[in-house]
Amino acid sequence: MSKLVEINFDGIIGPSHNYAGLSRGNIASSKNAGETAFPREAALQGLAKMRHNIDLGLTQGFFMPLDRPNTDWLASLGADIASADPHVRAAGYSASSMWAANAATVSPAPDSVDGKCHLTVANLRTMPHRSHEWPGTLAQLRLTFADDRHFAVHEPVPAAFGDEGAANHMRLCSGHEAPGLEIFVYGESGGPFPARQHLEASKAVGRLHQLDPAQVIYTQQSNTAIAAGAFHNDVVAVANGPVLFAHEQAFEQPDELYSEISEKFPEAEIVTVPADKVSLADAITSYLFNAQLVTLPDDGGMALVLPTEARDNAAVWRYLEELVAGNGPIRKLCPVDVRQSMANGGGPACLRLRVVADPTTVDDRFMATPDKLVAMAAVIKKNWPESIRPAQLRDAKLAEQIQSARLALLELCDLSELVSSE
Ligand code: SUG
Repeated sequence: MSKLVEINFDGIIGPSHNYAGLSRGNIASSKNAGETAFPREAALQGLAKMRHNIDLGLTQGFFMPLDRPNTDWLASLGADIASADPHVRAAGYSASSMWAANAATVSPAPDSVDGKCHLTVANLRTMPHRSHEWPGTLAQLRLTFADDRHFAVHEPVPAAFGDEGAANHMRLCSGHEAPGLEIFVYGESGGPFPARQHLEASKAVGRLHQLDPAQVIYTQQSNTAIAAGAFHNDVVAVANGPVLFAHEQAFEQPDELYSEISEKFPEAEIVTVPADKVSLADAITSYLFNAQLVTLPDDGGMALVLPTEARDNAAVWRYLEELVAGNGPIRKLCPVDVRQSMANGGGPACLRLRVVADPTTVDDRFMATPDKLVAMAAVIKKNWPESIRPAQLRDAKLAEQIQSARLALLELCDLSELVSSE
């Protein structure tokens, strides 16, 4: 008898983590361009978040960093790390696969006609540094979810249409074994910034995943939100179980969306945050919506695992304290320190891909335990560079250190198949 649970797969923060300001429309990435990054500290922060969530009673998995610098990708541009233009070189080095919410879109088995959990790897075609993630990610998904009695792993939708994965997808359900309502959020215009998720890509994923059209909604992200720096929907909204928690300005047509939700899923509980309590600007700098909204196994209540930046913002914290003191479904606030990732625009929710599955059907090498996390921390402390400045990326020795650091982690986790899979 299969038992479906939510497994959060966190992207391990890779040894090439750096601040090159590559993501236009991502305010933190632009603001921190050129700063010194601390890959070792970053990866340890990520592991600590995983441990924190295991301690909450949640089921945790992880994905390995990809092979960086991606010399094949640079070679396909006729370049190498010495000759490439600085922004292209930095794109080749990017550790951006840490943000596993962009790895794929996931539809759990109860939603699909064939009864399998479907995953479509995201093409991430809008940002050059992310556009070359998918082959490495696909190799990893194929390994993690190799059991084709339970999973169907799809290639990316064609690059004609931008797809950024689960960051623009939400699911409302009454329980993991029940069919859910899948909500795909696409962008049309972000003023000066690109709308990264295209409606055509979302619709393609819905069809590939064999979803019941009556249980799917395609809705537009608000242009204002994108222009204010919400480059993905998960910067302004998050869903869990029957609860949708969203900023008032998250969607272009919120009233239409909320009535469609109530019609298709009457149990939905929609919690909106008014702009006069938390401005869009505060929501984006504090990343309060980029929280993991989780159901706690002990009492069934919900908690927000959010970045410490949300606690540091007085207006945001005041609002959140009122929220949990009220009678709503969200009962607990759990701040976690992921500042190194946050400085590139990635909060707790960006760092994880949610997969509803029976853990016994997943390749165990990708499942986290406290002991495994301790062993990984030791490898990271020993091998990850302590600091990286973008100007150092030309240094061949740094490239070698980054490559061998990753190999040490693959060896620890017995994942030699991934050595040259990208
Ligand atoms: O795509 N940052 C990522 C952050 C992704 C966050 N993910 C979610 N919201 N789910 C991005 O913009 C910064 C890279 C740099 O500037 O070096 C970066 O890619």
